[in-house]
This record gives sequence, C-alpha cells and structure tokens, in this order.
Amino acid sequence: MTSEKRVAKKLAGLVGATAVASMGLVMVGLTADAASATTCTDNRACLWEDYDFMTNGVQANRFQFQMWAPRLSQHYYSGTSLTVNDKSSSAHNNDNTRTAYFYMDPDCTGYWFQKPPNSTDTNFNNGSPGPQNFNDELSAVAFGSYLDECKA
Ligand SMILES: [Ca+2]
Ligand SMILES: [Ca+2]
Ligand SMILES: [Ca+2]
Repeated sequence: MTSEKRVAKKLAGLVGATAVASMGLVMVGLTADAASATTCTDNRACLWEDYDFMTNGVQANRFQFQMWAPRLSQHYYSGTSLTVNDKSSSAHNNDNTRTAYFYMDPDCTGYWFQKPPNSTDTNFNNGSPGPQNFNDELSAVAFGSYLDECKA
C-alpha cells in the first residue's frame, strides 16, 4: 500500500467518504506536480538531449530560454560541448503563464508544437503526452510573445 493510500484510508475513518473523495483528487494533483519537477529554472523553458530530462545522464545539463532562440545550432546544453540543434528529446515549460513554441527549422519555421505553462514532455518520439515524431529535430524555440522576433 502506498503512503497516499494509507493516508486516504486513515482519513476515511475520520471524516467520511465524500470528504475523502475530494482529498484524493487534491493528492493526485500534487503527485503530478512533483513528478514533473526538473532542474529547469522558473519562468524559463528547457530542452534536454535525451529522454526524461537528461543530457548525457545529467539533468542539470539543459538548454533553457526565457525569450527566443532562432538558431539552436548556436547554443549548447549547459556544461557540455553539445550544440542543441537537432538533438533534443524532452522538454519542460517551467513558466507559470506563457506558452512555449518549438520548431523543426531555424527562425521558428517548419513543423512545430506548443507546450502550455507548467507542462512537460519526457519523450519527443511518443504521443503521451504530445508531441511525437519531433525527436532530434528541433532547431528554434520561442515563447509566444516572441514569435515575431524569432521569425524575423
Ligand atoms: Ca536526442
Ligand atoms: Ca511525447
Ligand atoms: Ca531541425
């Protein structure tokens, strides 16, 4: 039995089934947030070279951006000599309000996907969650308010 279930069972004896049902929903939400915590700095979005927020096995070695980056070939995953272009396999948008955009081609062109505030994707090859078929393809990134600058 997980610790969550033990807590839920204990609460069931104390406060009744209806209250426990709503408590259960709250706990599920907290668990989801904890699972998506990464080394990505607040108010930035991050990319990693490998699945599951890793670059060469190190989560701290990420590329992160606050505005836009039209040519990922000019950037490195932190702490490495790996350029970011056509290598990224997972992402975390760690901004509370802004949507981040990810493009296959430089200057924010070509196929793209977006990640809403506080969302992640552990694997650009699968669709749960989206996107899929973007593995090792990204060449430009931007938050929504900087798309014009990125395309300029
Ligand atoms: Ca990769
Ligand atoms: Ca995916
Ligand atoms: Ca590309």
